[in-house]
Formats: sequence, structure tokens, C-alpha cells
Amino acid sequence: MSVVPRSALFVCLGNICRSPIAEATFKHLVSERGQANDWDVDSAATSRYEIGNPPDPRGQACMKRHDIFKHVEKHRARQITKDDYNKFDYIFGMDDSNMSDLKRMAPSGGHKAKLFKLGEFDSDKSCESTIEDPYYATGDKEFEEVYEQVKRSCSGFLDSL
Ligand code: WE7
Repeated sequence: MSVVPRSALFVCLGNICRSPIAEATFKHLVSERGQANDWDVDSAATSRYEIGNPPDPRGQACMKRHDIFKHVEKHRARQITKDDYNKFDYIFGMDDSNMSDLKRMAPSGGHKAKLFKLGEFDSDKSCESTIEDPYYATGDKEFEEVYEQVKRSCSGFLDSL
């Protein structure tokens, strides 16, 4: 059975730590559900700072541990564009700063995409809805926490459809 194609864009500050992990995790989950071909999935930054850079080495290591790095191997950081707001059905930020940037950067006069804070879909309600920036982390623990939060949240979102 074919379905209406859907699209999701994951956004964080630099598009090198959290949002590539979210993109890879979401692609993995829709593949598991046999829906890979129904979804257009990408990630982007609110800032210009990391444009052109690959995912953070610690994020790459995390994704390799979970065998999902293949989904973002070719990804390079890009900044969100006004067009993204009308191309994607769903745009997800990771923290309150991302959400206010996403609202501020939206095209004036409305857009198609629904904006959500990804962690709002976390089934573990004891977790904060913010997926914290692991950029200044010193070990693997923070990236693993990002992965676990993102995975529960993406599953929760897919279950909500
Ligand atoms: C980050 C970052 C993250 C912080 N990825 N960068 Cl030095 C800088 C300045 C503007 C935009 C970006 Cl993206 C960056 C590099 C890349 N996850 N997190 N910077 C960060 C975190 C807490 C307080 C201040 C910053 C710049």
C-alpha cells in the first residue's frame, strides 16, 4: 500500500551534533517500520557556523555504535532556508533556543511546516523535553543520552501519526 509522502527536517544550532543523530535515527526507525520510501528526511542548522562540515567525530562514533551512521555518511552541515518551511511537513528543534530561532527565521506570511520541539514526543516523561547540546561534553555519555532521547522521541512522534 502506498501512502502520501511525508517529510521531516531536524534542526539544531550547528547541524553537526544533535540533528544528524536525529536524522539518522529517524531514517533507521522508518526503515524498521517499512516506511523508508514514504519519508523525505534531512537535517539543518539555525546558524551558518558549521556549514559544509561532517557530523562531529563523537556523534559519528555514537552513530557507528548503533549502526545508523550509514544514513548520514554523506551529510554536510547546511543552514535552514526559507524554502525548507514550505518543503517539509514537520520541522523539529532540540531546545528552546532552536525553537525561538526557528520561529524568528520562518518566512513571513505563513508556511506549511509544523514546528515541534522533538523531546515533546519523548515517551519517558521523567526526561526534560530539551535535548541538551553535547558540544562541550568530554566523553561519550552525553552523545549516548542524545541518541536515547532522540530515539524515544522519534518513536513517540511516529506512533502519534
Ligand atoms: C557550537 C555548538 C554546537 C555551541 N555545534 N558549535 Cl562556536 C559556534 C558559534 C556559533 C554557532 C556554532 Cl554552531 C558554533 C559551534 C557547533 N553544538 N554549541 N557552539 C555553543 C554552546 C553553548 C554556548 C555557546 C556555544 C557557541
